[in-house]
Amino acid sequence: MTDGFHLVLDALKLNGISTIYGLPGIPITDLTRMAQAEGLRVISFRHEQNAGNAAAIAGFMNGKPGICLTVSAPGFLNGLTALANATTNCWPMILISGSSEREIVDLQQGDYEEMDQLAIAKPLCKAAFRVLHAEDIGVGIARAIRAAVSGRPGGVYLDLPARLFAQTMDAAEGKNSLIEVVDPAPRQIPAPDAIQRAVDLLKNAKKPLILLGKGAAYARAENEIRTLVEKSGIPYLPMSMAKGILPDNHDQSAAAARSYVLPEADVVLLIGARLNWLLSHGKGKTWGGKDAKSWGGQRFIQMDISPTEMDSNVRIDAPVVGDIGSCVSALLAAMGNSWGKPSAEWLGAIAERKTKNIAKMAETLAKDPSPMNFHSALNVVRDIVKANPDAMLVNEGANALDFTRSIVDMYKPRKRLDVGTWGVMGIGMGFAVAAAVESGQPVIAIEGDSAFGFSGMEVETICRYNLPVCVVIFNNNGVYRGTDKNLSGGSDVAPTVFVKDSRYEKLMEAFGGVGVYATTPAELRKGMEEAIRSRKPTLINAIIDETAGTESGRITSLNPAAALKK
Ligand code: OXT
Ligand code: ADP
Ligand code: MG
Repeated sequence: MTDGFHLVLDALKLNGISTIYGLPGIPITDLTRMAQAEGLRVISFRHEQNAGNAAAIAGFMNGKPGICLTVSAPGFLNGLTALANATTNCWPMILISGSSEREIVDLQQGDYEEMDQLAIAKPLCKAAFRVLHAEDIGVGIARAIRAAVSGRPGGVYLDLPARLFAQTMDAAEGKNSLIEVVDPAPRQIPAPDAIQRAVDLLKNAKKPLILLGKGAAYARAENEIRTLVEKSGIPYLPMSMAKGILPDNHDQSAAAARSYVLPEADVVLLIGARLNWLLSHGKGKTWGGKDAKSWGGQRFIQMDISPTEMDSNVRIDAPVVGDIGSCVSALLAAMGNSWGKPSAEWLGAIAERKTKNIAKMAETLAKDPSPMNFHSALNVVRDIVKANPDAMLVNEGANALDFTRSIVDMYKPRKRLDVGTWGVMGIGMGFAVAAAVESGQPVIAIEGDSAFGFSGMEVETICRYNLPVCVVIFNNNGVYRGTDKNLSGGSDVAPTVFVKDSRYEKLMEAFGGVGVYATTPAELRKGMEEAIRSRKPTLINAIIDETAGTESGRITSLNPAAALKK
């Protein structure tokens, strides 16, 4: 005989899933124990949101659904933020939650941790399923896997009521009921006429630009993309998590001329990037429009697996629907050797801006103020990442995020993991744990002091599993900076201000890791080098000038008060 517990685990194993991120309790405690006994790795967290974030980013890194396992109602709800965030970012993950019995939930009779979890999860994920009978576990898990990774990836909820786990059935029949999913994320080949439209636009472009998004990183299409970029000679801009698809020091990167190329380009090829807020919805002043709502005149080609993404904000003249590898390959084949290089005038103007901005940046980075500012600290991080291009970089905060993105070059794809589409704080330690577990590489987590607080207790998890994670807290005593005043003049500090000179490094020491207090770039460098060399869990409390940050980092303009000031 077999039972529900083992059927769940066998179905996951059959589909190549080897790690579960979760937090035990009724009714899934025994499932976590049995999972370990059956050879799965179980990474147990201190809060489900962090386990969920770990599963989500494992999905992004591997192109396979990351699994998060939670208890009913409150545990489920704690995991839900990560599930919604995974869906928003198009990352495959499955939130598996134990739940209470249908009969009691549906009559609202007050079961232990009672909640209609399936109904609550549905609007926040791509698909939601419930399994009531042991013989359906194989189908349930197969459907969850397919829903998570096929087409546009996303989060899936799988509801497993407590009683399911103890159901038994004949072992051979149980084995037969499991499904090994064949080709879970089928390639989607773009239509030839769609490719032809793209070719026609590109051939007539005077100032073409390629925009790479994290969908391109997810699609593992770096070889095809490199060929496209180099063969076409077209300059490109990487979105934050697309950094490293091509090395950031590539000649054709226009990152250092971003605000010049967006309004100037005439044809823009979007590859796995949405025209959402991060790209000012494809219009307005960023794109050379005369005011906030007007079109800048660009013609867009968009490569995306989701047909309904097209025209979401502005007209897409050449929609190319398919998986990015297939789309880019088809475009390359259709262009053959007929690429004319972009005009020397276009490339020259970009090069001029780039050179100027890079020189300006080099000058700023070379300064050594006391106390450290974001630049002098990031100058160290930049060197360390350059010397360790395989290391994973996790990044959250506002100034700590924005300065890191523009200063720290990435050299390999899927190495930069950050706040993504929502700009969400709290991904830090969950991402860091999964980055270490999934890659085996050292992890550097550059954290704003506020950002770190959302998941800080997981330093115990990092120590417990002895993961090679070096957390660097950019400690400027608060959200954005540490100098805000209480406008009432009262004795409470301002809402954005924290305890001054907090000793975050002691949190790591409390669990046996290495704590470092760094007030100079030299101390920061020594701490980071030692962390990477030793692979010991390390937390560096990097003291940053509390006046150095700006409100909301680079997105100050999104604060409603900015409109009042205009
Ligand atoms: O072209 P110009 O001249 O413009 O220059 C650009 C580039 O050309 C240039 N550049 C370079 N120069 C030289 N060399 C190189 N290599 C180079 N590369 C680039 O640099 C500039 C900038 O380039 P960039 O970055 O590419 O361009 P830009 O214009 O910034 O791009 C626009 C965007 C929109 C794409 C970009 O800004 C972006 O990706 N932004 C993401 C922003 C984001 O997501 N922020 C996080 C949210 S902020 C806020 O919401 C926070 N909260 C609230 C909260 C949240 N989020 N979540 C939850 C659950 N609860 C609450 C909180 C609480 S942040 C926050 C905490 C903050 O405090 P912390 O202590 O954690 O952090 P600190 O601020 O450090 O104190
Ligand atoms: P960024 O924030 O980097 O701009 P987005 O998350 O906005 O990126 O966009 C990612 C896009 O990539 C989504 O529209 C998604 O549908 C698409 N996508 C994800 N995986 C693939 C794939 N394998 N092939 C094609 N498009 C993909
Ligand atoms: Mg801060």
